[in-house]
Parts: sequence; structure tokens; C-alpha cells
Amino acid sequence: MITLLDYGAGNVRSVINAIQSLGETVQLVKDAADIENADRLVFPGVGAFGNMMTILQQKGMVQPLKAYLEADRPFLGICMGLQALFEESEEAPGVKGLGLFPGKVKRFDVSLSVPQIGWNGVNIKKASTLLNGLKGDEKFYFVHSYHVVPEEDDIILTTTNYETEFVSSVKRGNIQATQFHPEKSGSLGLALLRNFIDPDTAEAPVPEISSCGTQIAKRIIACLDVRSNDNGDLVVTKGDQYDVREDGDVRNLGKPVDLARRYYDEGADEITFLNITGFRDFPLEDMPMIEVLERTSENVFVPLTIGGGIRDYTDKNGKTYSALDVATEYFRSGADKISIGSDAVLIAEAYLKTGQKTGESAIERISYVYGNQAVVISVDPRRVYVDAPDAVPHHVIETRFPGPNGEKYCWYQCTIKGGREGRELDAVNLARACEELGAGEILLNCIDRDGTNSGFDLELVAAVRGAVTIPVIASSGAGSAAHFQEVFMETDVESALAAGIFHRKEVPISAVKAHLAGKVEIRQ
Ligand code: 1PR
Repeated sequence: MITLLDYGAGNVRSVINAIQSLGETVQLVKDAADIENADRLVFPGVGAFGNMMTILQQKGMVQPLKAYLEADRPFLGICMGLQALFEESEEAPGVKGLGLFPGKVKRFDVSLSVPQIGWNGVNIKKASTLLNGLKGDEKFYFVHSYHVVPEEDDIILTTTNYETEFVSSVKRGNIQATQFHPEKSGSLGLALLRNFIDPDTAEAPVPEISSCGTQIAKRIIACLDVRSNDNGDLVVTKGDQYDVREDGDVRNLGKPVDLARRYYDEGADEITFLNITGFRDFPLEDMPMIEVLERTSENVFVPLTIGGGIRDYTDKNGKTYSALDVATEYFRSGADKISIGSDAVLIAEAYLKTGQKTGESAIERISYVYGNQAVVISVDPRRVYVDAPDAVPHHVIETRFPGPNGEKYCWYQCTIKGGREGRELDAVNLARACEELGAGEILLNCIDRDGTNSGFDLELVAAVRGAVTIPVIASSGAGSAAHFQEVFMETDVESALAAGIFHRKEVPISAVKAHLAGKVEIRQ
């Protein structure tokens, strides 16, 4: 029996599912007594440091947790569950951590994108049963803006390089904690969890201490556009420039849960679901997406993002739901990140008009509770050609692909409602505004390229990537493995997403990775 501390902010379902997949039962902590009675305690913190410590205080969990840790009883902290063990964090000045280990939590001070989102390796600093079975060159999934800086070197189990070398796991006695997410690190992460649950069955020890330096991998993401077809069945569909109908019918490329499982088996680094009719069907009434997430997260152990319909909503009985309510339901059902499309454009427009943050927008509220890394902005831009760089009050670029009348310039117009409505805002300014409001990642689609197999719009990707410091996902247009190489080598984008070529089995994920091996850092 594993006892799991869920303080209510983030995706603990994945941790529960991962532990259960190893044949263990999980008991959730309801009160202090459950901590006192635990045999093995897992603390999978997600979200923001200040919010986490406030909730732990409110629930009366701080003292029992401290007592459990001071008695050196079996403990595994994950992500914020690692950071909580230290004295304080730059993320929440004045808020005390559990203080088991002397030291602080600091924000990354690097030229790379922050948060660090993706698969990175570990330099093993000392032998431990937790790491048994590792060869030393594997990658785990990280998602964080802050990292721990212990005062005592002897607790450091592993370090990781993200421009700087930071501590990625610690261990003292029976207390161990990782910055990375074993529950999101595929079979490798499950093996690590098994080592914690049942150390006696752990595989052969780590052969040697490694410290060759690690590198974050470029991520390959599979995207599933989901909606109901005319018979009411939930299907994965795929558009050509966002038109998902062929001969009048919604294209049906498979079942969401089955396809997600297939992509996990084929080595996808992440899976994204977009509920593409979310702008008209409110997701909490359109429950199948919740079920899709719940079922997928049962046996898919890589990060899951879900988008579509994340906004405030009033139903026909006058009951109101906030975007935070919708996001919370998604996180509870197994999502690691949520993605906001249409509403982000409206939020950015309002913000750019006044220059004032209200603290009330979906981006601000969700990132406050769940952390910036959990909030993705899905952008649906369309190219608009102009004759001169100052022809419109938008971010205009000079293009290598002139327009129909020889125009040498263009801007990327944001759209809402699945491309149906163009707005007076460009993709570069949208991305910047959303970053300022607290978004952690940009999913950059391109209506002109969607479904065309003609390659990513490198000019768009470079323009947005250059305008923000958060990671960007290039999307739309992938037609071959070479297109992934091109986008990674010609822009600084952190990840690339495709749909059609994966659904139609034209280019499997394994072929993309085989092509990139040796040219671009990837997770094998
Ligand atoms: O506006 O917050 O409700 O979110 C709706 C979400 O649904 C948005 O993220 C929006 O991008 C998405 N969406 C809406 N309509 C469509 C459509 O296709 N008619 N899909 C749609 C967007 C783009 C990508 C696609 C890539 C790669 N799909 O998801 O997967 O373009 O495709 P490819 O590799 O085949 O070229 P809200």
C-alpha cells in the first residue's frame, strides 16, 4: 500500500495510475493520521510553491509531514514534492518550506527557455537503489522553472544540465525526491517507481557514477483533433487548412484513446488532444473528453495536454463555470497541461488595450494555481500579405514566399473559433502578451500549412520563437521526417507536432526519430 499526498493542485491521477500499473494499491491522504500511518509516502507536488505551502498549512499537513520526514521514513517527493523539502523558494518570498534540507529553491537564470519542459538526462552522483537498472544515458521528463540549491553536497543523487548544472534528485536515508516526473517518463520512470515501491526487487546497481553532461531533447508531439461526427461518435479527425469534412462528412481517423496508446508505444514524447468544437460545445457538458483523458492516462505515461473550450461559461440553467473550473476538471482527469485557444486571443486583446493585468483572466488564474508550465496557448494564425512593412499596425515580416500579387511582406492574423473569425491581433504580439500574463508554452499552429504536408512555416516559427522566452511547439504542415530536421535546425523551437502523417501512418514517429538521430538531440 502506497500512501499518496494529494493537496489538490495538479495531476496526481498519473502518479496513481503509474503506481497501480505496477500492481500496488494507493491510499490518498485525507488527514494527518494517514501520514502518520503510512508505510511509504509519495508526495507528487505540482503548481506553485506558495500555493502548495498555503494549502498544506490550511490542511494541517505541515507538522505531520515534518515528523514523518524527520523520522526518516520511506518518502518519494516528485517535482514540487522535492522543492517543498527545502527552506524557501524564490517563487514565493517569505513562505517557508518544510526545511528538512538546508538550501533554497531558485529560478533558472539561463538563456534557454524557461520553464524547462521536456526530456533530459541525469548525471549520477552516487549509487542508490532508486536508480538501479539505469544505464546512465536515459532521459526523464522535466517541467519546471525553479530548481533546488542544497547547501549539503552529500544529499545530491543526480544533477542535470540545462545550460547550468542543477540538482535533479536528492537522497538522504529513506528520503528521496526527484525534480523530474517518473510517472511521465514512460517505462523508465515506471522502473524507478518500482525501485521505490519494492527496493528488494530492484535490478542490478548503477554500474558507475556518470557525469558526462546531459542535454534536453527536442520533443516530437502527436496531436489528436477530436470532435463528434454526425452520428455522435467521438472521433479523431484531421483538417485540410482546418476543414475537417470530406464529401460532407467529418473525417474519421480513429478512436482517441486507441490512437493515443499507439503513439505512446511508438515513442511520442507527448500527446495533445484538441477538442476542436470546444468553442461551441462546453467541455463540462461534453463529458466524453473527460473520459478520453481518464482512460488514456491509465496506461499512457508521457505528458498529456488538452485544449478546447477552456473559458468561462454559463449554462442554460444560469450556472456559471470559470475557465479554472474547466481546467481543474481536466487536470483531475489526467491532463498535465491545458491549452487555451480562442479565449487567449480575447484575453490578450483586452490586456494590450489597457496594459493592465487584472489577475482574473483564465491565463492568470490557471497559472497561479497550477503553475505557468501547465498553461499552453494554442495559436491559430493565418498569413495576410501586405505591400510594405508599415502597411498595418502589426508585427510584419519580410517573406521569402511572396504573395499572389508579389507582396514581399506578411503578418500572421490570429483567429478564434477554429479559424472562423479573424481578429486584429498578430501571432507575435499574442504570444508576447500571453507570456506576460503567465502562459508557459506556445502551441503554434498555422492554418495555411495545416494538413498540407508542405513543411512547417519556418518564418512564422522563427518570428514567434524569437519574441518569447517560453518554449514554442511548431505545428502544422509536417509531411516528412526531413521537415522535423528542418524546423529544429533552422529555428530554435523546442518541439514539433504533427497529426496527419502519424494518423495516416505515412511517417511513423519511430521514422522521425531515426531520421533525427545523430543530427538533433532526441529521446530514443
Ligand atoms: O478555441 O480554446 O476552444 O480551442 C480549440 C482548439 O481546437 C484550438 O487549439 C484550435 O487550434 C483547435 N482547432 C479548432 N478547429 C480546428 C480545426 O482543425 N478545424 N484544430 C482545430 C487545430 C491544428 C493542429 C493540427 C496541426 C497539425 N488543429 O491541431 O493538429 O495543424 O496538423 P498536420 O500535421 O496534419 O498538418 P478553443
